[in-house]
Amino acid sequence: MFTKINKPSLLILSLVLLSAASCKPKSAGNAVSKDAASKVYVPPGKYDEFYNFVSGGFSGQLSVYGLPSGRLLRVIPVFSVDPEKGWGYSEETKPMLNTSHGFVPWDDLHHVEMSMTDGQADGKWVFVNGNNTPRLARVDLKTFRTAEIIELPNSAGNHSSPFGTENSEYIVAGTRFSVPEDGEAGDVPISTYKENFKGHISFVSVNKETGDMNIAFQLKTPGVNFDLARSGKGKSNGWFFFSCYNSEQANTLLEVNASKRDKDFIMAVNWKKAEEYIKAGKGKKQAVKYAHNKYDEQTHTATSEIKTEVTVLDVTEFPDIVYFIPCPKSPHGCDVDPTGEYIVGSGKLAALLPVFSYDKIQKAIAEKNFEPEKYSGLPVIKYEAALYGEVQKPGLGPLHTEFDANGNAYTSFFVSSEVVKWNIKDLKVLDRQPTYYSVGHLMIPGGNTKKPFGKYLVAYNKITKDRYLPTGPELSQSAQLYDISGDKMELILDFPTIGEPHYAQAVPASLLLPKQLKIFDINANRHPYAAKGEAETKVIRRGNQIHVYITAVRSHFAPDNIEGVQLGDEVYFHVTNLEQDWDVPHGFGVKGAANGELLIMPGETLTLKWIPDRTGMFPIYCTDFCSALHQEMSGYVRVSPKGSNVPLSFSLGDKPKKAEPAVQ
Ligand SMILES: [Cu+2]
Repeated sequence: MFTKINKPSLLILSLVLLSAASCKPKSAGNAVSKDAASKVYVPPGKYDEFYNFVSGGFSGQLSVYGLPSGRLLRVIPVFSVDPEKGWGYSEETKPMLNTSHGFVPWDDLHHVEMSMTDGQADGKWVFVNGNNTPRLARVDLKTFRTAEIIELPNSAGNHSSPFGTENSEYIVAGTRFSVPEDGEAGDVPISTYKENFKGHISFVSVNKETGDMNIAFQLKTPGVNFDLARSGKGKSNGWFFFSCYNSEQANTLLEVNASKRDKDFIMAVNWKKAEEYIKAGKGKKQAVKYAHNKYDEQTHTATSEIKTEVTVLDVTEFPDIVYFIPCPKSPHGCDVDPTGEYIVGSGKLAALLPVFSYDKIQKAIAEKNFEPEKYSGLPVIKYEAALYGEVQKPGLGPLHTEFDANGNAYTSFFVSSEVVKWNIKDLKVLDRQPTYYSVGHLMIPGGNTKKPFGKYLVAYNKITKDRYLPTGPELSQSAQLYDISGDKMELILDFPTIGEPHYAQAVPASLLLPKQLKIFDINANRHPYAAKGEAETKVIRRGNQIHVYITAVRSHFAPDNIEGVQLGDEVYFHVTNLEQDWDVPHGFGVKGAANGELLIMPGETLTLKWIPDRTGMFPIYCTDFCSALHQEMSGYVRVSPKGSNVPLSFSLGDKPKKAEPAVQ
């Protein structure tokens, strides 16, 4: 059923892929019309219309931009330590970066998924994936902070992730690298790929009220590489569609060996059926190890728990869960239109764009209109039986498709560096506009939902030669904003992004503005080391640990002088920010500290651990400009030799205080 493509054509394609990056489209210089500036200009004092949440790729972070201005509003630390916010440096946030491999201070963040109610963004949370050490994170849109991170067992390269169902019942994560199952079973020859390597798809449930995540179950599938996915919506709610490449199940020289077949697959999963089997107890428990980390807003502290079991359903044992649909040449994006009827498969080596029909897929299943040959024991629907139609000659290297509210689709083309608009019903190409250059993902606000907002399209580009002032060998990553409100797309802005932007989502500012938390209520602070007023500040010795209960308020710390610390001591500064005023954080830094700073929000308590490495005088100071007297917000810690007779004491002004007796 599969035909091989000949070597010369593969070579030509490789050349096109290589050369495209270095070619500058002829019209690159003056593609912007004269009134473009007024369309993106947001006057001082005015808000942007949309929040745009953009994946930060290998930075491991999520960034937030305003649209249409392209202004960077915030970088939200998720998987990587962030010295600006002290993320991963404070004792309270370190557990967030714990995994079954220990503390992992980095990941590769690719995709962004907003929580949904009835197929529309509800503005509660945004989910992001850690591609490298498979993890899924939930960011709270009330605080713009990472609230939870869950590691995914039996997975490697969490690329096909995170994609949510219509009401965020599940956030789904498919493994990019098929691997043998976790544990000792993974010690097998690589050459036994076809026998031992399996794909796993994690269904992570989300509590509607609290957002708490939990790995509900995993599906064990044939050993393909899952690339991307989308859930069905509307009529196709209850189904999931995954793009798969390497249906050849090759394990070496994938560039050639995973491109042999003329068609790979879209894997259609009836997840409601899978859920029924799980509820009926058909899943098998497997011993695994994965971390589940949560941040508690009351104690201002994260906890990390290592979990040891997951429930796995082997899809080859349940014939009505999974169906393969042939899709030409290494599908990348797999996108479902707002009605839920049309599924677009973007074969990145294909010269056409297949659009599949949900109704036809259901009909084919009912009539068993399958290929005579199964794939790894699972039915393969005949291509023509599932196909609605093909967009002919759309461009080269299709990657991703988003939708507007008027029945149009927009697809990014990496090789030909363009965005192409086409009509979903008649599959006619309506417009094409160049990108500068080599576009990857694209995003329309609400473009993956049942009700897209339309208006703008943002292209996220991989190579930006000549768009910005050069910055040495590496140039800024780039986003390009197009106005799509008319018949023709119009490029209206370039803006740089932190690297490397993959997918993004945007929601109207009005959805998030009323939810914003301005302060943490100091009375609700349940941190065990909080000092809720200067009267509660103290210094305690517990063996070689010194706990400093210290407060910050404009413009001093209490205490600001500490003596009696000795070499060999571990000093814990528990800093409580007493402010109850919006946008008045305080920072905390110590000379010579081997980690980072703290950045403490109003009403919050955070802890910096410091192990002095020499005797002498060590200034502490506020790192975040907080008032006209911010420079005065400082103090001293004196460190004496081990066994010194300097008593542990602390003071503010002329009020010296003796430390409480040592506690063992
Ligand atoms: Cu300050």
